[in-house]
Amino acid sequence: MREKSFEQTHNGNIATSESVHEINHETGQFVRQKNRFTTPFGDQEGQLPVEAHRYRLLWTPLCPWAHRQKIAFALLGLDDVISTGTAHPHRSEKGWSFANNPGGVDPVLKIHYLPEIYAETDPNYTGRATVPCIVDVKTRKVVNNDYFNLTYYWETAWKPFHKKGAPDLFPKDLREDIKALNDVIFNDVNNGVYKAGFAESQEAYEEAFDALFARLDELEERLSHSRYLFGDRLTDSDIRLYVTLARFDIAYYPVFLCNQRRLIDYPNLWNYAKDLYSIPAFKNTTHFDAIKYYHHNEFGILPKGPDLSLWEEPNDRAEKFGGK
Ligand SMILES: N[C@@H](CCC(=O)N[C@@H](CS)C(=O)NCC(=O)O)C(=O)O
Repeated sequence: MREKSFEQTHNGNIATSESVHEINHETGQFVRQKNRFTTPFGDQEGQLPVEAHRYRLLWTPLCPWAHRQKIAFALLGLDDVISTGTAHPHRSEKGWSFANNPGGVDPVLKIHYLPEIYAETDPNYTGRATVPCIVDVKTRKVVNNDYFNLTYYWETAWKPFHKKGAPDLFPKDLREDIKALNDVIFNDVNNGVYKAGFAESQEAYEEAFDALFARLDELEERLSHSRYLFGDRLTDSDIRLYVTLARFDIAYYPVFLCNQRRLIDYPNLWNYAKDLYSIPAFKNTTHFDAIKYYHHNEFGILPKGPDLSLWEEPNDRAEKFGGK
């Protein structure tokens, strides 16, 4: 496996948070690294105990995989029991840094750079030090960086700590359907934009591009029938689709060459995205400035567009499908 930086591959823009990535050299396809810390939360032997004030989520608002966790925390009320450390939206050469915090360190873990806590956990760790990651503050160990499954744990194992009136984002009767849709959303949309943006062959890029836009067309159709992906129930799948939509016109369209259509060109997807953005858990965790900041060019020039005030404009979802 060769590691190569995006900056070397594409001139100009510092295009992504995942600037060191994996490529299949036969096909030029991007292949995401496997997560190293995957122990689930739960009350079974060998699982991570569900305990208030013991864990810390490390994230940066730029990252879609980390953003999911913060939306789930806000919807479920878990910010009260799991603390958060926020890294600077620019990934430095030494990895994610806490330069944006007083003294340049995470106030709880006192680390300057994310790789420090991975190295402390396992001196032999050779993978990328990624966000989101969950640190057990008591032992100072990274205990989970399984970005794909984390929201499932917040929604199930962490139920005893949900706030009153929290939505059931992973309802029992829909679990299999949600998981199936999440796989599709992951392959074609969430990771699809990366597969297009990181491809090192025309074929790999076009394959990812075609799958992405075919899937967006399908989701556009699906959302013409219901307010959310599963009828009038907000679920885990909506969080997953939202984080990619929120970055689409700023980042994936121009930088990852996902440019068949912009989000705002899809009536249903766009109104759906604005509808979700009107919910404080989505809005307060969506830091467009950080997403934009990351996409400055080599001279530090920030893109002026797109016009983000459009996100504040009314949407037609309640009128079309009922509800508040
Ligand atoms: N853990 C997953 C997904 C999480 C992820 O890629 N996070 C990015 C930010 S969006 C990251 O932390 N990258 C750090 C790096 O590439 O050094 C992976 O490694 O593919």
